Amino acid sequence: MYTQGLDQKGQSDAKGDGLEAAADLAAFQKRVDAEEKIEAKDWMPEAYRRTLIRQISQHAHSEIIGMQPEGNWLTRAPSLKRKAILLAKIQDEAGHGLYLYSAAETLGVSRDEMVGDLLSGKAKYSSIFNYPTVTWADIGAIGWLVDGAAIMNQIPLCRCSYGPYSRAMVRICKEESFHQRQGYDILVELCKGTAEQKAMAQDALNRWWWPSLMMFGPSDKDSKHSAQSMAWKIKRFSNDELRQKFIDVTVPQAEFLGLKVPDDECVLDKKTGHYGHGEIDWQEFIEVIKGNGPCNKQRLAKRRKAHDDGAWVREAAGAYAEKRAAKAA
Ligand code: FAQ
Repeated sequence: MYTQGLDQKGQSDAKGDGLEAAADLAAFQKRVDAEEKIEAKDWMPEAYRRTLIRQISQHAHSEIIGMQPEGNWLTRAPSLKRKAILLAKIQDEAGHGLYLYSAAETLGVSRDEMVGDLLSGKAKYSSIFNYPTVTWADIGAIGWLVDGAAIMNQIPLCRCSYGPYSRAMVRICKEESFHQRQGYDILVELCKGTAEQKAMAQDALNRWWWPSLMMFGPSDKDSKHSAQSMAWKIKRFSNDELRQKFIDVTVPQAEFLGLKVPDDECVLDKKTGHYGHGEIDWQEFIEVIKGNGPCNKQRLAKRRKAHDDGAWVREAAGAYAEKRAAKAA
């Protein structure tokens, strides 16, 4: 990948065209291999910087768009307690988005640029948030499955080689585990309730199971970034490894609820200790990330409106900052 640059020390690689010095690249890889954290002001390959901006900004956008499916139930939560818990969770997601945008900004990209890419439809965010929340049980399923999958993917990110991202992930993961527990608790209550409530829980599991498995990304053979991201210790496990860990942890939790995952091939192999799974519908995944999922258009339209409606807040904050700076000067 970088062989063109063997004798071009000091040359920048702003276009990612491979003109970085082999010695710098080797020294960088040595630091990564030694588990040293890379910090914002350290030298890093341009492709490493761009990979992180891509992943961290997509992650931030996911947290922000991810507030919408749950926000849909805030006014209809079944009790004051459930409403307060859901509100706190959604506010946590906003906070996660902000830490992540801040972590990405340390790599030299501006918040405006990242938000602009989200609003124009150029940037990706997690496929999972393009599915609708049609019943209260979906709020339980999001906490249990979506936050559960997010934790499985994000705990290893606490050990990511890039310091600011890894540190942001520590707090995020603590909050995600509270989110997962609250979702499971909603389903425990529904599954102990009437036959109708239990059927609602099963229906939510049926609809969220496969999209949750898709959150981990394409299969390893189709994942274009995994090999390099793992060599740089941005990712610690492959997409398929994390998906398998999630299935192994989650199926017994479904059994405890008295629910069944919607996959007849999801059976424990006693020899390997792993559950099998049927073929994931990758065509559906591709359509959703191309913008053709059930709610893509609605999610972006709502985000654009919220951004426009919030213009006065940004203007007021800017004017206040200017006033303070003038006073200080
Ligand atoms: N959706 O080569 P790979 C949450 C894209 S946060 C959409 O395998 P990579 C909290 C990928 O970007 C959930 N796009 O890529 C919450 C790439 O496209 P590009 C978000 C996807 O980066 C809970 C292409 O496919 N979490 O849930 C998806 O090595 C409840 C090729 O894929 C994170 O972002 C997908 N599912 O691995 C909030 C965690 N999968 O960029 C509210 C950090 C793949 O070349 C309520 N991110 N793509 O155009 C990661 O760990 C990685 O980026 C992966 C993808 C694992 C998502």
